[in-house]
Amino acid sequence: MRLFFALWPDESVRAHLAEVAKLLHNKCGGKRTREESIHLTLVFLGEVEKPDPLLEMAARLSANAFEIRMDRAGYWKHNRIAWAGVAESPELAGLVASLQAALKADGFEYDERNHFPHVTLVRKAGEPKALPDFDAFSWQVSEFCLVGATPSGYSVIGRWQLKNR
Ligand code: 2AM
Repeated sequence: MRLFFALWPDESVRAHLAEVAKLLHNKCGGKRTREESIHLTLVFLGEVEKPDPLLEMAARLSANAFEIRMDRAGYWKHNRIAWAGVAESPELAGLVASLQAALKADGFEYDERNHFPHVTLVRKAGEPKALPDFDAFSWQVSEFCLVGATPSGYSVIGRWQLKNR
């Protein structure tokens, strides 16, 4: 199964992101991400046969809860993705770096390309003349997840709480 670590939004953040998806879809056409599939990838692992060691690794990770701000929309021509992006967040970058360091220490492979935090909202999107504006909103990040991509959609297979300071 293809696995990745991700932030999974709560209902309110999901509703905000679904609104941004509609705005982007109006400008770009294409295929909106299903509402229940909306997420922000932290680290993409690829095909993994047995997730158990990853579950153990993630359970050992200790990080604080934080807040991110979704404040920008973007479009990538090379893969025709329209997305919502995050205001610079050292805490988010820190969580990604901690996960990568723990994966590396345990010998797991992952996609090492630079992490650019984004939420894919439209695929097969046409290049928009202008990107939509939307009211920025906050996302309280209190947990991270391990997610599997199955033919019928995404399935959260592990969930770990971040510490409240
Ligand atoms: P994307 O939405 O920008 O395509 C599941 O595929 C999730 O992992 C998606 O959020 C996808 O990002 C992300 N991802 C990151 N690196 C990937 C890769 N090398 N192959 C496939 N998906 C990747």
